[in-house]
Amino acid sequence: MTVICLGSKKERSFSRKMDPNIMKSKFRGCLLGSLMGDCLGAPYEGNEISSGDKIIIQRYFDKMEEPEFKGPFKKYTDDTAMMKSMAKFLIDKPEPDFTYLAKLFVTEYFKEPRRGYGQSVVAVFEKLRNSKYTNIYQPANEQFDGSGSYGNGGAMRIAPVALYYSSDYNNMINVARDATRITHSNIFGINGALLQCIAVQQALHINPSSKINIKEFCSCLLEKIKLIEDNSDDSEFNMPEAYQEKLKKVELLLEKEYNDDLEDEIIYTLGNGIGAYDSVGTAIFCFLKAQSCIPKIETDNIIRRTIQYAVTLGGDTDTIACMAGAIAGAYLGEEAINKALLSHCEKYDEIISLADNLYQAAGNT
Ligand code: F2R
Ligand code: MG
Ligand code: MG
Repeated sequence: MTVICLGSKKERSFSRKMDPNIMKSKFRGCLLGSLMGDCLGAPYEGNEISSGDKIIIQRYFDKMEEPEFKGPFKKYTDDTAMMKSMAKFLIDKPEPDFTYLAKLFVTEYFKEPRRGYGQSVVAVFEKLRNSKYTNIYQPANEQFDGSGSYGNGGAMRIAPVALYYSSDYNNMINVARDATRITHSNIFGINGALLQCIAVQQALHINPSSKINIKEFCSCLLEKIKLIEDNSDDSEFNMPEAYQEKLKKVELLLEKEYNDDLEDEIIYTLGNGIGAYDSVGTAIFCFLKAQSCIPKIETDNIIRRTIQYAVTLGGDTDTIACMAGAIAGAYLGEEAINKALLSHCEKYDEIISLADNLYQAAGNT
């Protein structure tokens, strides 16, 4: 596969000369953004959000920003549990060992099964364990009468792959695909994970001090996902350009002026569900939309705005906020993370160490 779009000349030259401290900060920002989206979005997962709820969500974020506010940790869910396994797999094994990754997923699940895992993916973990990992892709292939899961479980955990292979596009795609296939064999689940991975990788290479070029970000994503979809076998679903069409809708919605019905249109058009097709485009949209002010989201912090906005769209809030937070953190880095909000997220210090270990494992000093 050939990479044909690497951003503007200016961005390419920034990326080549990037100060290692900025890159390290971006690794931390990405994994912390992912954790924050998961922890802060989880209490609203599955909810439909009314305009009254949006006010409550604004207060919920404001309150947690108050330095004197004390409360129990917001617990992370399966999104972070699986993201941690992805990072560990990359740190521990310089040559990707997907059986090792499957074992990490399974061990983590049986250690803490009450992290809100997808209902069906649990059957994959059980089969993997019972079969002693003889064929790590077979259990996922058997899901849903052979059509495989189209859930967003592959996408929600993919960020570490984008960081580790940030300057090795072809390996990034191959490893992201093979890591996703352990639980998700449906083309929507796989290509959704690839789209999320590419979005994080693109964000990583943008100068955090410069304003993001939204048109260029979208056209680069579109070019890359087109190549992937052109080479995908989706004969069963006959939607060969599904994610390309989704990205075009993202671009159109970003151009629309705010009105009271816009959010319904966003949810209807992009989705806010548990399927990758109904959530990955939405996360990318939230990230891009939050680059400027959003009515009724009162904060100057772009990462908070991204996550809070994703939560107000309702539905799969932990996962959409986690994916959007990962992209935003990869762009802006740790400095842009609101420390007061972060301090309420379970095990945030462990995620910082994980990001640093991943940074080193990726050959950085
Ligand atoms: N499971 C949840 N949320 C449920 C509520 C949790 C609650 N808050 C609690 O604490 O208990 N969230 C997590 O699941 C999503 C990721 O799911 P994943 O890993 O993709 O799992 P799975 O089981 O493979 O797919 C999810 C569901 O999608 C539907 N589905 C998938 N493929 C299908 C197919 N081919 N045909 C029909 N349906 C299909 C099924 O309903 C699956 O159960 C994240 O939101 C994460 O946060
Ligand atoms: Mg979850
Ligand atoms: Mg979820």
